[in-house]
This record gives sequence, structure tokens and C-alpha cells, in this order.
Amino acid sequence: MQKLRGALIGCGFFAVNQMHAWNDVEGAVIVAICDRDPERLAAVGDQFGIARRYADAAQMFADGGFDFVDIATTVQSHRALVELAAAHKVPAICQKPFARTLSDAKAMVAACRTASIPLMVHENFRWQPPIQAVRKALDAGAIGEPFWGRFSFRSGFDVFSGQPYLAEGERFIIEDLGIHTLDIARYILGDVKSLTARTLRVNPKIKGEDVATILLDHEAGATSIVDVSYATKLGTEPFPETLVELDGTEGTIRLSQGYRLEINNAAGTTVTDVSPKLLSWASRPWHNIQESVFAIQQHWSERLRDGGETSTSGADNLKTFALVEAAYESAASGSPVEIGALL
Ligand code: NAD
Ligand code: 89V
Repeated sequence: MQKLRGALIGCGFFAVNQMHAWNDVEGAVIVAICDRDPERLAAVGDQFGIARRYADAAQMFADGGFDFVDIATTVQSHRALVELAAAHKVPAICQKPFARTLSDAKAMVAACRTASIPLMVHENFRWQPPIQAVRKALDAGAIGEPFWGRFSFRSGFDVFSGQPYLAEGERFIIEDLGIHTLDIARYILGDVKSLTARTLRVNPKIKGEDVATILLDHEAGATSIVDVSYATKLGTEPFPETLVELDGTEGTIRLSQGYRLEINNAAGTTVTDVSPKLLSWASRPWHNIQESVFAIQQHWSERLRDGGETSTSGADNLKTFALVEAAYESAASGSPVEIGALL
């Protein structure tokens, strides 16, 4: 099998995980990298033995010789780079947050549709093994029809040391982390009709909100809560675990701290350890995220080969992105926001 050749743009903090994962993905290999910062370009190029290095993405696309692009830059450059990929008809993966605004995100999806190229958002949290285990139990009918859920990420972990830009934006936790949690809520309980949100900033050293509580009305009838915080100081730090509670007509699911999955139904109670693997290049506590990076990139490689739609396609991600926009709108106005009106 000939390997798909990829090019990666943005050799920063998180791209190192993506590069490690590409080494493990079957059927794909990175042949070129790009970063406008020469030190970062050299560091990643040397670490992963990539000879083709570019400071300018336009030049890299002009030279070509790759089957897809993996955009791992921060959000400011996403629209321009996705549109560049579309102009060159190169299938694209784009990191989250997909875009600065929902209208940019819609334009990016339209550009790729017009160019007939696949577009996947690197929305990896739904690919975490514990979240996959919850979905599998639900699909197997373990608790019947779910009618209530809670998706919770509460932490005091210092994310600012690795990603200093997170302290600087007017928006913080919903845009950066809540976006994943909202995506998990959609993945587990389906699309959302309306939401109501409240936000707070507890840490005085950052600009954006670091606490958010969001009430979701799902189209299928369930109600859920997405609650996220980076101002929560616990005895045992849970970063980066998303805890899940689901109540269904026939039982309950609880994914609790320490990757403990408990399912209760008429057959009794089963408890399973759904801890992620520690991949050879991974390190705790990031290993849960790192395994999901490998999983989403393997998924991309398989779908690009068989022509199928990816789980977190650009079109799918518009529905998650709309929840982010709606959460900020609801927090500002104090009122519920209808999602259909945004899409
Ligand atoms: P970073 O600032 O460390 O790295 C971004 C890199 O992109 C920098 O080296 C910068 O020079 C380069 N860059 C920016 N614009 C460019 C352009 N137009 N052309 C070439 N190079 C360009 O950022 P990061 O922390 O690695 O985050 C990158 C993205 O990954 C963000 O969108 C962030 O939200 C996301 N992220 C995702 C996860 C996840 O689990 N999915 C985790 C962390 C970060
Ligand atoms: O996944 C992310 O986007 C990261 C982090 C987990 C630190 O919030 O920014």
C-alpha cells in the first residue's frame, strides 16, 4: 500500500503530538513541514527527520507533492490556510477552534465543498478511549434511552505555561476547552436545539472566562449540562479527564475520575477500567489526549483512502462551533439561544 503523503503547517506546542501520531498512523507519512518561526521549524524538522521545510505555506502548496495538509496553527490563520488548501485542491485537516467566527467556519466548509475536497476538524476529544467506551455502551442499549446527561471538566491545571496565548484572549474556556466538551455532548446525546449559559472569570491574571455552566436541550429530548472550569482546585488533579453522567430509561452510566466506567442496569453493576494506553511517545497526564490524536489521525488516513465522511468533518463541526457561539451569546444576554437560527 502506497502511503498518503501529508504536509503539516504549524510546528508549535501541540503539533509535536500530531507528528508523533503520524509516525504511528498506518498508511500516512509527513513529507513536508511549514512554520514561519525558524526555530520551531528547525526543532520539529530535526526531531522527526523531515527535510522539506518551509517558512511560507503558499510556497509549500506551490511546490506540492503531498496528498493532504494538517493545519496545526492557532485559530488566526485557519481560514486563510484552509482556503489555500481548497485553492490547490488538497484535502485538509484543521485544528480546533475551527475558525474565529461561525461565518468564517461556514465559508471554510463552503470553499472545501466547492473544491470537492475532504475537510476534517481535529476535534479529537470524542476519540478519547473513555468517551468511546461511553458511546459504545450507549449504542449497545446498556441504559435504554438516555434522558439526562452531564459532561464535566473541572481542573486547576496550569494550561498557560504550555499555551501562554490562552491567558490573552477575550474568550478562553468555552472557545478552547468547552468546545471539546460541547462536542462530546453532541457525540453522546445528539444535536442541540437550544442552550443557556453562564460564565465567570475567577483567575485575575487572565483576560477571558475560566468557568462556564451550559444547559443544553437536545433535539432527541434529553437535557444535559456541560460544566467546565480551570479554577477548580481538587485534591487529585483530574486534568484532562472529562467526567460523564448519563441517566437512561433502563439504567445509568458514570465515567468518573481515574477512568472508572460504571454501568448500572437490570443485569447489575459493572465497573471497567477504561484508562487510555501510554503510547511510546506519550506522557501523563496528556496520554488521554495523545491517544485520541493518534485515533483521529488514523481515522483520517482510512477515510481519505476509502472516500468516506470523517466523524468530525467541517460540516459536522459547524454544529459544535454554533454551540460555542451560542454559549457566549447566552452568557452575554442572560437568555436562551436557539441553535437552528445560527446554522
Ligand atoms: P503554538 O502557538 O504553540 O503553535 C502554533 C505554531 O503555528 C507556531 O509555531 C506559529 O509560528 C505557527 N504559525 C502560525 N501561523 C502560521 C502560518 N500562517 N504559517 C506558518 N506557521 C504558522 O500553538 P499550539 O498550542 O500548538 O496550538 C495550535 C492549535 O492547536 C490551536 O488551535 C489550539 O487550540 C490547538 N490545540 C488543540 C489541542 C487538542 O487536543 N486538539 C490541544 C492543544 C492545542
Ligand atoms: O485541548 C486543548 O485544546 C488544549 C487544552 C486541553 C489545554 O485545553 O488547549
